[in-house]
Amino acid sequence: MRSHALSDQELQAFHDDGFVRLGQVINNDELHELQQRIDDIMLGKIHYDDMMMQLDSETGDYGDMGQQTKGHKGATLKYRKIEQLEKDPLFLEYLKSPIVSSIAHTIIGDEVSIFRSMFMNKPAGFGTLLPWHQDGGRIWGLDKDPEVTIWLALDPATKENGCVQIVRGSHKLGLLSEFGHTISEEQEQMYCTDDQIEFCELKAGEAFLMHNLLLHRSDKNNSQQSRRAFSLCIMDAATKANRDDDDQREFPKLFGQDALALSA
Ligand SMILES: O=C(O)CCC(=O)C(=O)O
Repeated sequence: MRSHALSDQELQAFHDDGFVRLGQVINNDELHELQQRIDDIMLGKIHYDDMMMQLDSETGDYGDMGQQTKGHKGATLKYRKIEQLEKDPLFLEYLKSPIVSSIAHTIIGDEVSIFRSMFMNKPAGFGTLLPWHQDGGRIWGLDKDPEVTIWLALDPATKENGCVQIVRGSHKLGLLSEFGHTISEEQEQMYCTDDQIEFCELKAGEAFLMHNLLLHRSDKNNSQQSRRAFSLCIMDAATKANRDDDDQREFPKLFGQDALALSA
């Protein structure tokens, strides 16, 4: 795992651009272990009954995805999302790695919890178009928007297989819709023009850091190479759920008092 801390230049770029390439953060052995582990979870060789799992859509349309509910939904590599991966000891090792710890402590502070630790997949020749959006707003059901997402490529992420696309600096626009998530067509035309879009191609094992208000999207997978990735959103542990149907929700503590611990 990358052992050196977030540098001053990286921190500055996070604030200025809302986006920073972190380079290689796990080595090849660690990468292969995580690839194997996520495939084993998808194929049901390792079971976690209480992880949220969602199959990809059959049509590639965003409105057409399977329900995201607890538990396994069949032995297939065509999952789109798997959440709560902090329950898996191997993923937890990465969550506790020096670079994640340094980002958490530098940008957030000593008491840090996990909003989501999530596998995001575009299966080979499959995948769903994810429209332009920001990661915040009322739909997130929190009393304060988180700011930090660390996105780790578990496969090469390319234009062909649906790498993340961003508009650098767009976090400075603030939240574009109070409800959050997707933006309007007019906003897309205004802020996401071709000359502003960057394709975040990465090698497997590389990661980037992204501000949650940065505009981003990703395409379907038009190749035979899967696009597996692990996206971690962390936040100040004082952040509380505030949606009526969800206000009892607790967020696992990653760093600070009573934080999740690595198994001995
Ligand atoms: O992995 C993707 O395609 C999109 C990821 C994303 O929206 C996120 O990590 O917040």
